[in-house]
Amino acid sequence: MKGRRFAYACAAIAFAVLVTPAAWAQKHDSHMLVTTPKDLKWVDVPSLPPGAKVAVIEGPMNEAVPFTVRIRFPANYKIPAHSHEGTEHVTVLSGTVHMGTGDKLDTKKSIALTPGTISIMQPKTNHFVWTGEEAVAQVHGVGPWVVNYVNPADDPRKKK
Ligand SMILES: [Cu+2]
Repeated sequence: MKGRRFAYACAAIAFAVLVTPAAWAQKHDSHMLVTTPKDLKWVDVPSLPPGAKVAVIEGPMNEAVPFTVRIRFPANYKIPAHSHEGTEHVTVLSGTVHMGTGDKLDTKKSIALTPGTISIMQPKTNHFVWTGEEAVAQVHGVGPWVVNYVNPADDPRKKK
């Protein structure tokens, strides 16, 4: 019993050592995680066309845990038709994000999401995104998060 408890303690310490550099940028106790805009670390998003940046607030997205991220889209940006295995919740924070459902990106078949608007996209629903101006959206859901492009040739991970 003691051995097992020790093993748990070691695992906890190893975990803490692995995850703390990012986690300590945020303020937290065991029940509350507070992230201010200056805590956000913006990085490239391999699964999206070049130009978008993501900041992970809660995650990681590739594990079976709840995640919350911010995504910054540049002006005149397009994400071709794709779907996800889970429910996608998109809350627009700034700018306008245009979203539509369908197998092909069609700027005439989208809805303009302005700041404060939230879109909830059901799993395996083909949809697309485009912007005219720079925009920031917060996306939350439950991982592991995957992006499945309708046309595999649109997948930026396959273009490298
Ligand atoms: Cu999506």
